[in-house]
Amino acid sequence: MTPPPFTFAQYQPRGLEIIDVTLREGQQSPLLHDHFKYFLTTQDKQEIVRALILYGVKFVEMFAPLVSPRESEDFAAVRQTRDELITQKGYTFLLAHVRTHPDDVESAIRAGADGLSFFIGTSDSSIRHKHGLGLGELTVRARTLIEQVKRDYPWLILRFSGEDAFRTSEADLFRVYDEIAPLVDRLGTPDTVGVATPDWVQSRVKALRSRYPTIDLEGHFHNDRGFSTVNALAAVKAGMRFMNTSLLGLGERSGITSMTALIYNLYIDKAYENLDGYHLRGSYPMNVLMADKLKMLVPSTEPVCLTNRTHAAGVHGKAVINNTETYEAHPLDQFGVTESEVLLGPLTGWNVIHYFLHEICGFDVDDATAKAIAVTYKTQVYHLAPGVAPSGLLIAIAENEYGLRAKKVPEEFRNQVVQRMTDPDDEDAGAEQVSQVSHSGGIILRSKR
Ligand code: HCA
Ligand code: CU
Repeated sequence: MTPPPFTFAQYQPRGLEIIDVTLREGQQSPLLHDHFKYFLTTQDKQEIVRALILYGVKFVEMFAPLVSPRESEDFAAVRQTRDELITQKGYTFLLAHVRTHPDDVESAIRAGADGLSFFIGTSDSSIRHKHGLGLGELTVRARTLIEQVKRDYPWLILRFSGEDAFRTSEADLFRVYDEIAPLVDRLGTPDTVGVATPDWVQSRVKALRSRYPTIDLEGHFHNDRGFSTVNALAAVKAGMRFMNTSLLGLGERSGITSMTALIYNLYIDKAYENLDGYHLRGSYPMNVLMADKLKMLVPSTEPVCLTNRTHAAGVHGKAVINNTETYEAHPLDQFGVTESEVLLGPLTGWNVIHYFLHEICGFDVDDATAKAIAVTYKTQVYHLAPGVAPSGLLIAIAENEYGLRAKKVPEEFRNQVVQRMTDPDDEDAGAEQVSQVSHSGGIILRSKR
């Protein structure tokens, strides 16, 4: 085995290094076991890794190749994708998730892994119900194997995690890590069952930082309490440099920290020193890519999603049409969600109806007529025939009951109403907006910057 063309020793880590675990932890998501409806193909995995590399991710974790012949083939395929992008994006490290077992290690090294991410349970329940080795025994076993690997393959990136670290007492964790720390590049501290809180994370990071000041720390936070994002955020702010994330937060049970959720929140909190080299505008496209692989929409629980720019209530719609800032506080534009949508539905008020009929459909409609149409609309919208959108109903009411006719708009300008939403004399404002009809018949507001 010869060393790869580029090794970790030659790499200068950034403020935050995302270790993407979509293809390892993410594949453990219950969603991927729905009768194989969501099975990731080799090509899917290559596309995901390609997108991650273009986004700026430098570390990708996969299963140890011995998990299955398929995983072994996919490791090679992903490695090829990585190689193809070296000229354009620099080197990306492929890490294999390995038990402290020589067979796992051997398969990973043979597959050309750049690093090994060791894990073994250190909590009482792991010891009692998983492997049955006491702390002393498991430490000797891990140390012996890691020493040997380090001697034979000195270029490998070595990481060690006490699985279930947050249900392992600090004293027990130190007992194991004191022995392993001199041998590895990083110590992981996974919250395997999602019990941690942000305060607890901060104090854990601080304790590990002061005991092992020269070793990098790696976080991995499960979402059982819904804390996977805040815990990761707390850890990064406390000085943890390496963080495991996945796309859409996919992982065992309810998953782990979502990559774009973490990066978005660091940006909102102005932790810019952690965002070096990440292509923020690619965030929403990354989420869409992953959702597409799962044949679903980007879930509304993802902070970087279109739902966070979608408005239903009449009062909200009216305000958002004037200025999106009224109900949108965060810079989603810069994370690739470049449109707002005002839905037409049972809650739509006359202001939005006026806007829709006037600006989008080109009807010459005054306020009083829009108010009257709104009254008619509200009685009929609850009885919509299947396949008829609220927009269709509005147009029908306007034409049939109020005799309105749309102005003829030349083809090239149709659906392209350009509006200055702010004072044209105000140089700074400059928020020009394009309105269009969306597929669902709602109003799309797209800023033209
Ligand atoms: C697993 C457990 C793990 C490992 C994390 C790590 C966890 O699924 O094997 O290796 O740091 O949550 O503890 O994902
Ligand atoms: Cu995990």
